[in-house]
Amino acid sequence: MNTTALPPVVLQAFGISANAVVNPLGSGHIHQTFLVDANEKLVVQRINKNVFTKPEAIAGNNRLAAHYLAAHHPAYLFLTALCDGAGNELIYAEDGFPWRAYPLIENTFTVDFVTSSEQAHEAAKGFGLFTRNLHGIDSSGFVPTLDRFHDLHWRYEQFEHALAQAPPALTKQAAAEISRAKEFQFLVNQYNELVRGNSMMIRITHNDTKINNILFDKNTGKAACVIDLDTLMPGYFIYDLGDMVRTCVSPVSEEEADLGRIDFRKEIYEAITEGYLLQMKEFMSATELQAVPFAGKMMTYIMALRFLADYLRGNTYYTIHYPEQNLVRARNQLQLLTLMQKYL
Ligand code: GN1
Ligand code: MG
Repeated sequence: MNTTALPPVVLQAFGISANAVVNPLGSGHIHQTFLVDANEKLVVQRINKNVFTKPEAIAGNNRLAAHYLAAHHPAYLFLTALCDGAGNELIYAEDGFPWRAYPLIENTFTVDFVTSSEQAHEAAKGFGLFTRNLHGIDSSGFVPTLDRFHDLHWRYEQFEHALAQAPPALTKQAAAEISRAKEFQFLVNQYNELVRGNSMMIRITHNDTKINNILFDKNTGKAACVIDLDTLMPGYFIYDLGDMVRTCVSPVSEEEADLGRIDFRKEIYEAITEGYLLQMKEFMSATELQAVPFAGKMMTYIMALRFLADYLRGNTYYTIHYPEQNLVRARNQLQLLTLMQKYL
């Protein structure tokens, strides 16, 4: 790929020369991400404004976190977007889509599948340290970048709504998954009880803590930096711990269609909770500590509901590469949830 993949205003804003080499990067479902090899290496991203309708809120939240971390934890590596000459982080292309650029953090790698307990422990320590270092920040200035993003109660309502509106051919195709999803509705009640109690602290959480959102140091294998900060906003710790559990405990990803390959790896689960609690335990209430086993179930359920709702709505949200992909993802997550329910 060459620089024609990027709008001219973006090239100009970040001083990218016309002969730079551009390659697609990563496996995210939402944005388009490119690695640009120019004088220095940059990660350039087109923000999906149909999903993130408030890109300025993302930039604002990230600035608040960056200032707090620079003042309180100056040695902590926090990824910050580059600015153009006028101090703008977001560069709007002619079609109205905002773009941004980050410096590439060299000598790091990402992993899509956890292969050892050590790796899971490291990742959990990395995400735990992130929330730990943000402990004490005034969350009132943060704006939700996606409203009610991890509100399980609301997601269940959205699933019901999608179900009520779906064409009969789709509800027939997804009948087994719909009925399994309904069987887990008791988790919504557990969630409501937990958050209603006021003993769960509103923190600044990452909200997308899958394993490939952490950069590992190539030399040490240690967690070096947390990436994908679009959903940095007020939330509960269960969102972050839960998504780590969801994405790490199984040896296969949410894309796996063969249910027999999905597994609950107990040693990985223990490594995650241990790594996270190592950083966070001292800041957690008794209610929060009791909620630890609920975290993974809650987040796996939320993803099952979201994938299934998207399938029923005709795949308007997640990128798909084949028609049944969201149904396969939902089935996968329901299987993982069934295993979690047995172990946790
Ligand atoms: C989406 O695009 P990506 O991979 O960063 C989604 C997450 C899901 C994830 C599932 C904004 O994240 O909530 O956990 O897909 N992000 C948004 O793969 O909806
Ligand atoms: Mg993301």
